[in-house]
Amino acid sequence: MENRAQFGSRAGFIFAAVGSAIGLGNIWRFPAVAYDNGGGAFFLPYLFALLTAGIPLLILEFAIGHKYRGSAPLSLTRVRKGGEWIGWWQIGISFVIATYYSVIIAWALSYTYFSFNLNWGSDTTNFLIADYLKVGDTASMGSFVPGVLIPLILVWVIVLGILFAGVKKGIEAATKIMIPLLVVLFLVIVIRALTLDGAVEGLNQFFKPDWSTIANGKVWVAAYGQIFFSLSIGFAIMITYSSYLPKKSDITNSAFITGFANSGFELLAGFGVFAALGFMAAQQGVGVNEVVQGGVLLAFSVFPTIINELPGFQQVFGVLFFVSLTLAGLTSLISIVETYMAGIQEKFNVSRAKAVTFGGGLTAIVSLVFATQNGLNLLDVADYFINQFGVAMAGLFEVIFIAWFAKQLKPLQSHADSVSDIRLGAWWRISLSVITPLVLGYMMFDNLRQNLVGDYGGGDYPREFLFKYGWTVALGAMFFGILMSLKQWKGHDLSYKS
Ligand code: LEU
Repeated sequence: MENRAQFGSRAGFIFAAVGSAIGLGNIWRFPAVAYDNGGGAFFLPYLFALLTAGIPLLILEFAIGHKYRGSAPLSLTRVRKGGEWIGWWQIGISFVIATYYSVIIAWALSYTYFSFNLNWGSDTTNFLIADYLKVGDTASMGSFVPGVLIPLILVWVIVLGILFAGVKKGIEAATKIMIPLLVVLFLVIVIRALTLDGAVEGLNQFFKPDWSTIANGKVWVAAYGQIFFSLSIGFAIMITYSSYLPKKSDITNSAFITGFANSGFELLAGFGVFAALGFMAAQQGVGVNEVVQGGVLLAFSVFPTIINELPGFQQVFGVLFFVSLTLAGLTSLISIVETYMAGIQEKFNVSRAKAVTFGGGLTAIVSLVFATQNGLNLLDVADYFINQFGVAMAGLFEVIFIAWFAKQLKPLQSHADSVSDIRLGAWWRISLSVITPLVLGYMMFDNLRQNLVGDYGGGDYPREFLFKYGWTVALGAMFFGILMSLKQWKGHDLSYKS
């Protein structure tokens, strides 16, 4: 029997899993994705993806980790020989995400500091691009930007410190404090936003359904992409976390709690963001559609503008918002990096301390490229490609491997049922073996075709740049997976023992 680290309780595990799921994706990605893809109408593909792919896959990953008790590559090897490379591929994806996700948290830390004096002034976009990030052109890296570099180092000290402390004393202890704190802070912001002038108009815009988009494949890709990224499924995280569950812990119920907590928070963020946008539009006397932005600009340009226009307590709400982003990001980053802390320890038979030093250290070093003047462009491209050709795609391979090749859905269902209150029915197996592979498979194929026909960014980025930092990065993760699986395990028992 291997001496495996464990969470202290099931509640500790749920905090960690929810902490992973709730992240930057919920606050800055979801509201804009929903709005861009049909507003109220987006909830149909979103709910479909959540119920037929998101929660079923979460249950599947919890069951795999809990049963096979290993990192993603070790667990998938134990499911059936030949699965290992998918686990390493997923870890490769996590590595890429960690390198830039950490940088966004660093920005949030800087902006927490800026909030005290509202340093961003009235032209918040110019402040972000020119003064803070000092964005250059794509031709060269330019130099390091100290304003990003310093908080980035701080982010890594915190995250690696927590990982160093271990599963129970580090991950569990930290998320148990950070997640409740995040929920409280965020609720304060949302309540304030909902009571601002113009809030109702913002919400109307958000929920107004545009059904004309519903038949468009892109909307469905967006829904699946959002669910996978937001629930942290398909890239090794949930398998790793559930491998630390105490033996007799409920799986299915935990997956429902995690899934609904994540979507609940996402919806809350949608309310908060659109109420605030409605307020901003009313202040400026323009339509909500003219102020809505996604991603980087939403959090770091539009929100500072909203904060400027608040009738009072601007600094307080600035700090609350950026601390929320920081907390949400940190608990997710911890889970991303833990995937390869587990993998490295097992594959090379080294201690956690060594894995954190070398694996974590390497990520921290690579993340520095995003602290250069070219950081914003690199981040945009890397994020797009790893999401389009990594996240959901690795999830698809995982499902096909388990359901079709290893034929392990029934045994995994019995495993989940043996420890859970809720019994899984045929819907679970049908979702995973038929619906998800068909819908997701078609979408991936069509998405690949569209990306080959037209370049991402519609000409904003030179082809060579997209090739180097987009395609190579996404395919590199897959190649890394294959390469790692060729290496022998050092002193680990690859067989499954119940
Ligand atoms: N689920 C996280 C989020 O929504 C991201 C993931 C990469 C850990 O931000």
